[in-house]
Amino acid sequence: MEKNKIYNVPASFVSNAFIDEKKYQALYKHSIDNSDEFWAEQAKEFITWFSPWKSVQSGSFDKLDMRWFLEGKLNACYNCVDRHLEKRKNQIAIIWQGDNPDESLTLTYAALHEKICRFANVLKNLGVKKGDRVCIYLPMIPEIAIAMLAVARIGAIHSVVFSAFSSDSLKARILDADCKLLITADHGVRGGKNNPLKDHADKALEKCPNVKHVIVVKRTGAPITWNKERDVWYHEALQNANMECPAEKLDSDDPLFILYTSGSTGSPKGILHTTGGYLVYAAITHKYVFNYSEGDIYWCTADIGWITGHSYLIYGPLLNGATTLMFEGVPQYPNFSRFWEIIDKYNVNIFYTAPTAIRALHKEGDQWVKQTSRKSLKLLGTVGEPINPDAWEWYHRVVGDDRCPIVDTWWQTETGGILISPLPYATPLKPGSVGWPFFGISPEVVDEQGQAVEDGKTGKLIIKKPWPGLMKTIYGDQERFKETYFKEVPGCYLTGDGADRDTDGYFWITGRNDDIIKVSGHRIGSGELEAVLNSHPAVAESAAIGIPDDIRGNIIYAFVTTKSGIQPTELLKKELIQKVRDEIGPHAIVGNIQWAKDLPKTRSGKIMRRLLRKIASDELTDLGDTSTLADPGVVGDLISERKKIK
Ligand code: 7RM
Repeated sequence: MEKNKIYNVPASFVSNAFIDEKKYQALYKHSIDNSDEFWAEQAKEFITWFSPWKSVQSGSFDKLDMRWFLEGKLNACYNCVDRHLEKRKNQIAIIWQGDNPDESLTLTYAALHEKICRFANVLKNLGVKKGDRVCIYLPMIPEIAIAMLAVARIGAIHSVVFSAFSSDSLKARILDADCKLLITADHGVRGGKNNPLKDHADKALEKCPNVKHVIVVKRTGAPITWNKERDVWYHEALQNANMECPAEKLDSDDPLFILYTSGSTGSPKGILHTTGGYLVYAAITHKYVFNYSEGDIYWCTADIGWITGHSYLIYGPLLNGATTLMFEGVPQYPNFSRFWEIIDKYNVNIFYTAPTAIRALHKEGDQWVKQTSRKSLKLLGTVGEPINPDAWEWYHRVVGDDRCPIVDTWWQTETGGILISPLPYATPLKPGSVGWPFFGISPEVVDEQGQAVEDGKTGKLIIKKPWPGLMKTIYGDQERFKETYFKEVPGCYLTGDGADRDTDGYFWITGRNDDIIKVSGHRIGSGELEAVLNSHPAVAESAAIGIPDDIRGNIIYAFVTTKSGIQPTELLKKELIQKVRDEIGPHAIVGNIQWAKDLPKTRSGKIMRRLLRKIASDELTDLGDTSTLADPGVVGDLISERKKIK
């Protein structure tokens, strides 16, 4: 498909639009030229403040002391729930669809409010106070939303850990944030399979002495081990709790949550988001990017364990008073029509998912889609990795019946919300491009020296000016915050992605420039993978990279050097693959392991990953500059070993 094919917006839909192209251009210019004025207007429109801010923003990317809506007082839970009660107490806030098609429930805003207040009192009674960290290790059940909002209500800080993570990953995250309480479930259910969450939690907590209480949601009722001194059933505690619980008045700059995400090196980083800026940004982007209109049924398929679930399943939609759908299961269970059946069952209007899901369903053929109606759909979205034009075209033509605009939204855990995306109706669409910057966002593509490149040339994607959704810091590590994002191009936020901008101003993301690997949209760091591999007694050294895959976007390919005297065997390969799965989680799938006598290192000792990527993907015609290798001889060995495993 040609790169610059343009899809214009169907005329019948233009009348629904909030803004057209002209308005976008004018408002974008205003948001950059009069940033304070623009954000003041938005903060007033989207958030209810207990007391107003004194100034809109302060600080800079040079000093890294950015603050938003200074001295403003607000509460996230109040904004997501309480303030809607007057107008929409009987409106459904959350539709929950279980893994089993016959299991579902709905929560109105009033019901959600009651449960949150009770649960907030449970937390208080267990000693949770403002500023305390609470770890949430729950599957996709309504209690995860109740838990997050209850934590926010009392001014504590939630740290949600994706329920597919292993006990080791959970432990590391609990320890890093020094959480004092954990909320989990007996089991999780996904794709017809059970995940023994309480077992994982028990194991993790053996090494977490500061967690004094564990609240357990009964999801399946399957037997679990119970620690009488520590464990509390969610349903029992809730029943006995009072339902009066005023929302804590927090400062705009008070932390709202920590969410761990993989970096290119070292252990996962605790991305810390604060209250005022994050909420304003989540709300405005949810409204404009999805053209969210009163009454729309909105469905984001992301797991709440990732940032997309935080910003666009919980905070964004609830701030806008939407009905948000939460799905416990997977797209392939019980069959490949599952997504489309759910869309028909609830008349979903806005649907937001990941390229990997689209590609996996595309592969199964059109009949699974065509046997459903999908006539309620108005808008489609995608996020997490580049979408190839073929998948885009299928999503548009088959899923959206050529009728629905697609918003390909580019953003990161760190950015809090969507930074670059088409605005439906305002932006003619180019498949594979993430479109134009959102209001207030100033992206640039720069070269190695940090200079802007010409349109059409690929370079590093940076953002020049602060915006309200940006993370505050890496929890407990301001130095790492500075090093990772602000050192390479001083005064700018370094995204870590490569991109180019065409002459129409459209951005095209080429993928990560660093050692972060996106597998099925899940973010995994090569450093974490290598730490697991290297901890095996047979392993001397390893290097993990991502190589392109038709369905998953990327798969993990690891080069492993065994300790001297140890025979590399197929059995050892299997053991290492299993070890990564056990210690990180089942989403960390190592697709292939290649034995390496030595790894290609520069004279300064850095592994030349660029070379490994080429070898693993059989791109041997141009290996680039290898003159800085300490031992150029390793290249030949690696290539001949690669030939053996094909
Ligand atoms: C939201 C999320 C962030 C990384 C980012 C990119 C990649 C995300 C797109 C994309 C191309 C997109 N947060 N990415 N969205 N690449 N097109 N629309 O995914 O922190 O988990 O990952 O994901 O590389 O830097 S994340």
